[in-house]
Amino acid sequence: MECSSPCSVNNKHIPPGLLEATAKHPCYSFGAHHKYARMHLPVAPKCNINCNYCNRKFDCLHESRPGVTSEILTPQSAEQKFRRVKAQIENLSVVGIAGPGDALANWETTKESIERVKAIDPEIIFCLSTNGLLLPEYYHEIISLGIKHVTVTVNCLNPEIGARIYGHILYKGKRYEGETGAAILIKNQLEGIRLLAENGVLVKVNIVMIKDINDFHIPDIVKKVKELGAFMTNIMPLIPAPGSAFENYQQTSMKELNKMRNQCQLHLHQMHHCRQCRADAIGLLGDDRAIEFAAETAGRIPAGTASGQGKKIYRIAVASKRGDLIDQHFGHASEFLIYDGNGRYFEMVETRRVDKYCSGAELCETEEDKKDAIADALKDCNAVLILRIGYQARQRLLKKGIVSIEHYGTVEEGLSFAVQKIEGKEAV
Ligand code: CLF
Ligand code: SF4
Repeated sequence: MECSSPCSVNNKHIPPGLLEATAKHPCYSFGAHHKYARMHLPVAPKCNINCNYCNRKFDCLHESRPGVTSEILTPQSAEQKFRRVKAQIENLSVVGIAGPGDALANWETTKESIERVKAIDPEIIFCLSTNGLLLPEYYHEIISLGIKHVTVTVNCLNPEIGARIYGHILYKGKRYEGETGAAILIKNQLEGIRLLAENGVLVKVNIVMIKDINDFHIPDIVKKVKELGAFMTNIMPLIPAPGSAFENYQQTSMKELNKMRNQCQLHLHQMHHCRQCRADAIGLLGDDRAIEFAAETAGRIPAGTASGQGKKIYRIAVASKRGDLIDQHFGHASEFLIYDGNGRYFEMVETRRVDKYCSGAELCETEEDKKDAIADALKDCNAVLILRIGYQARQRLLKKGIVSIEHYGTVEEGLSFAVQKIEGKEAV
C-alpha cells in the first residue's frame, strides 16, 4: 500500500525543507501557481538533439511553446535581469533555465547564471529543464549546485518510436540518427532520472503527446519513470511548430490530453496546469509579465486616422489587460479592445465585454454554448490578436471567418503584424 503521508511522494520520504520549498514551486505544486512566480533565464541557446516537432528558430517545445523567439542572456545580463525582476515581482520563488535550447548543452553558462543568482538570493529555488542526453555526465554537478527540481522530457521508451520523434542527436562529438540516436538518448534519460531521484532531486518528466506516434505508449512511460523515482509527470500537447517536420500534424486537443492525464494519474501524480511557457517567462504561470522586462518602450498606437488612407480597413479584436501589450490567452479574456485599422494607422473604437469561459482545462471542452457566444460577439472582426489560443477555439473562430493571430509584443506591433498576416505577407 502506498504511503499517504504528506512527507512522502511515490513512496519516497521528502525532507521537510524540500517539501516546504516545493510547496512554493508553481509548477510542482498546483496550490502555488496563483501565488508564487517563476522567472526563466534564457541563457541556453544551443541544443544537442533534433526533435521533429521543433523549429530551432523557436523556443524548446519541451518547456515552452513554439512560435516565439526569446532573447538570449549572458550570465552577467541574467544576473542584472534577476535583480530587476526580484525588486518588482512579489513572491518570486523559482528561477528556471528552460532553453530556448537545452540547459545541459549550455552547461557553463547555465551553471554560472545559477551561481550568480544564488549569490544574490540563496533562498531562491532553482529549476532546470533538459532533454536528458547529458544527465549522466552532469548529474553530480547539478546535485552539488543544490538544484532540487529538474524536468526531463521523455517521449518514448523504444528506439523504434524514438526514430519517428527525433531526427538526430549529437553526442560526444558524433552525430547519430534513427534508432541508434534514439537508443542513446533514451538510455541516458532513464539513467539520468534514476541518478537524480536517488540523490534526492524531485524529477518532473514532461511527455509530448503525439497522436499515433507515442500516445498509445504514454502510460508505459509514466509507469517506467515512476519506477525510476520520478516525482510527477506533465503530459503536454503537441503544438506543431511552423517549419518543423511535424508542422502539419494535428495539435493534441485538451479532450485527448485530459483523458490521458486522468488515466496516468492512477499511476503517478500529474501536472494539470502547465502553460507551456516561454524560455524567458516571468511571473505567475497564468500572468506572464516577461514583456514588461524585455521591451525597452511599450509602444503607443501611432496618432492618425485609419480611414481615408486609401487602404482596406480591418477590424481586429485585441486581448490586452494592460492596454498596450498583448498579454492574454484567448480563453482568459473577459473583454477585447476593438481596433479598426489599415496596417499603418489604427483607431480603438470600443471595448467589448465577452463572458469568461475558460474556467479550467477540465471545463474547456464542455461549455460549448458560451464559446459560441464569444465567437458571435466577435463576428464583425477580421481577426483576434491574442497571446495564445487553443486549437478548438481557433477552429471555432475560423468558422465565423475570424482569423486567430498569436503575437507576443505590444499592441502596436501586433496590429501591424495582424494586417500583414491577413493580407498574406507573413508566413503563418
Ligand atoms: Fe520553469 Fe519548467 Fe521549472 Fe516550471 S516551467 S523550468 S518546471 S519553473 Fe511549468 Fe512552464 Fe509548464 Fe514548464 S508551466 S512549461 S512545467
Ligand atoms: Fe528543440 Fe527542445 Fe528538442 Fe532541442 S530538446 S530539439 S530545443 S524541442
